This record gives sequence, structure tokens and C-alpha cells, in this order.
Amino acid sequence: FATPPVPPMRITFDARMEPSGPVLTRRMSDLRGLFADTAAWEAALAEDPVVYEVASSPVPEAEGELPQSITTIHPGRVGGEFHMTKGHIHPRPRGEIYLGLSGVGGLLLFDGDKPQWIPMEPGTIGYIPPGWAHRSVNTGDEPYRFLAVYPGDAGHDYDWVLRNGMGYRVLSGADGPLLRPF
Ligand code: S6P
Ligand code: ZN
Repeated sequence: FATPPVPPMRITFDARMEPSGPVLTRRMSDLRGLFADTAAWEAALAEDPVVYEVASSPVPEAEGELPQSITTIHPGRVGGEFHMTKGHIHPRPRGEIYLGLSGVGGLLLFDGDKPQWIPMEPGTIGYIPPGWAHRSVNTGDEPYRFLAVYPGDAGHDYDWVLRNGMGYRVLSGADGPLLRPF
């Protein structure tokens, strides 16, 4: 172990599943280069809203550990494209599971070849196999919240997504989310 292992513990994010631990906040200005409509993204910088928050558990990101986090993506669109996370790939190929807690959204997966879309709602488990980049999208009009559990030695590579994209853009359509290849 690179860091000392932690003892067994009971972890609470609080009864309403609101983030209560250390919270990472991602604002519109943190999402440069991700939305297709650059002019709409620049216009949104005036208010620079919080797009999503990630509350992490105290379990360290170390080999053998299973850290967790709860992500809350606030509803909204940028030029018709739904609010989303930056997206990343784990440099050490590791599986990860997501569990939908509230709101509706989706899990976009990309292996560099074919994208996959998993619709998420409360109670859905989305499985991310090793080697697949992943991004979450809020396709509803209330906060979309999910639990993630991942191996502590996985690491996070955000540049891969900036270089390769995620295969689809997720836009708001008349009959629900529209997946447009790019
Ligand atoms: C970590 C896991 C999630 C994301 C979170 C934010 O492996 O996949 O906790 O970190 O949903 O997304 P991102 O792409 O900004 O890290
Ligand atoms: Zn991940």
C-alpha cells in the first residue's frame, strides 16, 4: 500500500443523499472545450453556474481500497446539450459501478471505437468495464445524483476525453435525449 489502509467504517452521505463530505465543485468555467456550442458556453460564463458537485468518501485512492463518491449534476443545457461531467478514463484499466440515486440521466461510455449509452434512474446500476471512458449526463429537469464505487488505484485521465471525445453528444430532443455522433 502506498498509503496506510483505513479501518472498517460506516460512511454516511446524509439521509437526503446530499453531498456532505469533501466536495469538489465544477463550474461552467471548468468545462472548457467540452460543449459543441462554444458561443453558448461563453455566454454561460457570465453567471458561471455550478454544473456538478462530487462528494467523496474518506476512503483513500490507493491500491486495494474502494473509494466512493456521490455526484450531483444540476439540470441545464448549453446550446441544447445537456449538463454533463468532464468525463475521464482510468489509466489503470479498472471496472467501476454507478448506482442511480435520484433524478434521471445517463452514462455515456466510449472505448475509442463505439459509444454506448446507459439510461440511468434511481435504482439503476450502470457498469463501466475496464478500458471504457465515461461521462454522466443529466437528461431531466431536476438534479441527477448517483453513487460511484471504483478501485482506488484506477487514476483519472481527463485529457483522453479532450483528445478523443466521447463518441456521442447528448442533446435535448422533442422525445427525450438525442444522441448525436461526433
Ligand atoms: C470516479 C467516478 C466519478 C466521477 C464524477 C465526476 O472514477 O467516475 O466519481 O469522478 O462523477 O466526473 P469527472 O469526469 O469530472 O471525474
Ligand atoms: Zn471513473
